[in-house]
This record gives sequence, C-alpha cells and structure tokens, in this order.
Amino acid sequence: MAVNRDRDALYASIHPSERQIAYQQTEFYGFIHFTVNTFTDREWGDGTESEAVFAPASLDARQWARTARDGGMKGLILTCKHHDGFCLWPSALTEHSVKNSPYKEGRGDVVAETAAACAEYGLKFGVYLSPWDRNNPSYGTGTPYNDYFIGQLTELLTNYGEVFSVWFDGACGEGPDGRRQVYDWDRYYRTVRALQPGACICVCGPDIRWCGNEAGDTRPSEWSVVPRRLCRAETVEAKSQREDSAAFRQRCITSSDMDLGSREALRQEDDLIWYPAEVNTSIRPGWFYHAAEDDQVKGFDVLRRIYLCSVGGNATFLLNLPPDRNGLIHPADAASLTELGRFVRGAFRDNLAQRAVFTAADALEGFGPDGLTQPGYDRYFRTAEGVYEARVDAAWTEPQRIRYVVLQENIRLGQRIERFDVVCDDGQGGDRLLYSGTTVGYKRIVELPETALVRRLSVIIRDARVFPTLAFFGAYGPYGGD
Ligand code: FUL
Repeated sequence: MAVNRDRDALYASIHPSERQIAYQQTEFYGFIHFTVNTFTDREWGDGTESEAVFAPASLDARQWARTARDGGMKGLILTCKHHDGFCLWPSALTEHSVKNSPYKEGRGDVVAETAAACAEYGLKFGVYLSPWDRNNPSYGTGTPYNDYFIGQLTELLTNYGEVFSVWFDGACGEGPDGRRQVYDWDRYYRTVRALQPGACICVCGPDIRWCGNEAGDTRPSEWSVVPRRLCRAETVEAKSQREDSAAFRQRCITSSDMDLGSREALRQEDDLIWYPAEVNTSIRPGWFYHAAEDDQVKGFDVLRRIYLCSVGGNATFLLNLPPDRNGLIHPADAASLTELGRFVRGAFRDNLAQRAVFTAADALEGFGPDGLTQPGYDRYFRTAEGVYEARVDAAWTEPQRIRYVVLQENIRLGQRIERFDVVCDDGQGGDRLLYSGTTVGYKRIVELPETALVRRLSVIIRDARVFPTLAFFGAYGPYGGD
C-alpha cells in the first residue's frame, strides 16, 4: 500500500491525555473479584443472594496489597459491586451490602479497607462498578436507576481518596425478556470527571480500551490510535457479553479484531482517538474464587509471557487475583505472582545500556540519544521533520550478554514507529539481525530468541508515520533460567 503522508500525519497528531499517560505508566496492576459469588461458588450472582452469605472469616486487604506489591503490581481495582448488586461498602442507597452481612457484624467496609491497604503499600486504587445490577428494583426503569448508579458512583469517588481507574463492565445477561436499562453513559462520565479528574474511565468509557478477550491474548501490533467508535463498542448492548461461560473466558482475539490501528485499518476513518489497550485476565479460569480451580492457577511461565506481550506490547496488564472464602489470596496464586514479581524486578534491574556509548547519525540537534537510558519524556531522541528512518547505536568496550531490549517512544508526541529492527555487530563490521518488530508505543519489550553476546547493539527504525522519537532504550542480560 502506498504511504499517504497526510494520513500518517493525521494519525500521529492524536496524543494521550495526562491521565492516560499516568495509566499506561501504571503498567501492571491487579483486579480483586470478591462478592457473594465467592461464597455461593458462582461467576454471575442473580441478585437474590442473602447478605448473610457474605462472611469472610479472616479478610485481610493488607495481604492482597502486599501480595500485589510483591508481584510487581502498581495498583488494585476492586469489584465494589458486581452484577449481583451486592455492595462491598455500606452504601446509604441500598440495604444489599456489607452493612447487613455477618462481616464485622455489619460494620465492615471492604472498599475502605482496600483503599487504605493500597495507600499503605504504595499502590494506586481503582473501582469496578457494574452497571448491570440484578438486585436493585430500579434497574430497568430508566432515570431512577441512573440516579441510583450516580449516587453509588458519588459515594465511591468521594469517600475513598484518589482513584486511578473507574472500570465499567459492559456485560449484561438480561436476555430479550429481561429488564432493559438505558444507561446514561455521558452522565456517568461527567460525574467521574468532576469527582476524580485524574481517573481513567475504562472499557465502557473513553480512556482505556478492553483488549477484546479475557484469555490474556495480545496483538503483535498494538496501536493506541484507533477509530473513536471503538470507545462505544462495549457500551452497545448488542455487542455486550450476554452470558458467562468458560468458552467466553478462554476465547482469543478474533482475526477481525486483530488489526485496529494500522494504516490499512485507519484508511477510511477520520474520527480517531487515543485509546490504549488493557489486557485483563484472571490468574484462574474463573473471575471469582472456586476451590475446584485450586490446581488450575496460571503458572509463572504463562504470567511471564502475558506480561512481556502486554506491558511489553503497548498495553497495560490487569491480572485478577480472587480472594477465597476466608478473604485471602490463595497461596498458589500468591506463589505464581511472587515469582513474576521477582522476574519483573530482577530482569530489568541493570540496564547495560547505561554503560554504553550512544551514537545516532540522524538525530536532530538537541535531540540526540544521550538521555535514552533515563526514563521519562523530558529528553528524547528524534530525527528532523520529514525523516522517517533512524538508527541508534549503543557500543560497549567489552562484549555484553543481551537477552531483553526495551524501547519506548515519547508518546506525548503520539505513536509513530511502524517498523524497526534490532541488530548487533556481526564481528565483521556489518549487522546481524536479531529481531524485527512493528509497533513500539508506550513500551516494547523484545525478548531475543537466545542470549546474544554483543559489543554493539543497534535499533534501526525502518518506517514511521512522522519523524520518529525514542524516549528510552534498555538492554538487559539473561535472567534466572534464561
Ligand atoms: C466480565 C464480567 O462478566 C466478569 O464477571 C468479570 O467481571 C470480567 C472482568 O468482566 O464482563
């Protein structure tokens, strides 16, 4: 396909908001699915559950936060209300909540406990509030339910400190004969903006895009600029998830959804937004804890692969850790996650590029490669206007063992890189190709097929939509069993 530079300039002119940048920098964070379902052994409660079933014996939100922090996560999002309508906080607007449960004899507030634990362990805190509510009698009556939902949102966004994510789920299993509620999305969004201007509205919202599956599947080329209509996709009833099933949870990205933002995909789209992807999956087959799944916890290798492909594939990674009936994250889940945390901290600790000498022939004056090992967007590499290719070389005096290469664009200026190669010195002054990739965006983690021993490592940007930028270059050795 011939490149249309005017179209490319349009795509690259779409930039993220500050709240979206902060969200992308959160990178890896946890989901806590916990409600009456934990005690009834279900995935979707029907709203008729008695508050009396909610009786965690030794709930400890600090254990959740500690496990998340040790696992390398930077935040937690709690299901404050799932589809069953049961509220984990003592909402003044319904009797269907912890206040009528045996938990702490009705004086508990799981939202407050989780928010406090997050603050203690340096994690961001987010709220999941299901629009579909199978308990509240006003559901399906229009404005009265929207008022109820706004009231709940207001409680959550005023009483529990700063919130980084407001997660609206599109699922609705009412079916054709069920109650039909027309959600007032714009009013919901205005409320979030007014009460928590720094929070991203996710999935059924304009800030963060659902990656399109729950299995942890990722796109090899993930673009953050996509057609605006996608931010309405999950809010449209016909497209929403209508029933819970293991098959739905295991389904991968369909081929028709694989390419959302390439030049070809955007060719006839004029209304575009910055809408980065979030990969959400559970550490277990279900979103809620089921003792029968204790032997089906995703192992370190699976988590590691999803981490590298999501955080390292221009998406964020939201991993669910469902507490058990005691109110604790099960040891098997904690063990897998802790191993991942060790990997994330260990593998990317020592950036060998900090000891390299950088050169780049195509740098625009004042935007050379010297700041590339410092995170952040204040200093970055770029070429001159109209130059779509670039080469950055990092050279060492002694050969280095390299297994991972990390690249970041300065996404403040949009997503630009279309194609790049990683090459090393072939020993005769030429280049040996180690890896060919497409998108970079917020972050690309390249895992080389095997550890390379190199004196020089180069990134060659082969094509970009407008002049390319690089904000970070990391080179790391093998880790553990690599
Ligand atoms: C889905 C829900 O139906 C699941 O129960 C879970 O909350 C998942 C994150 O989103 O749409």
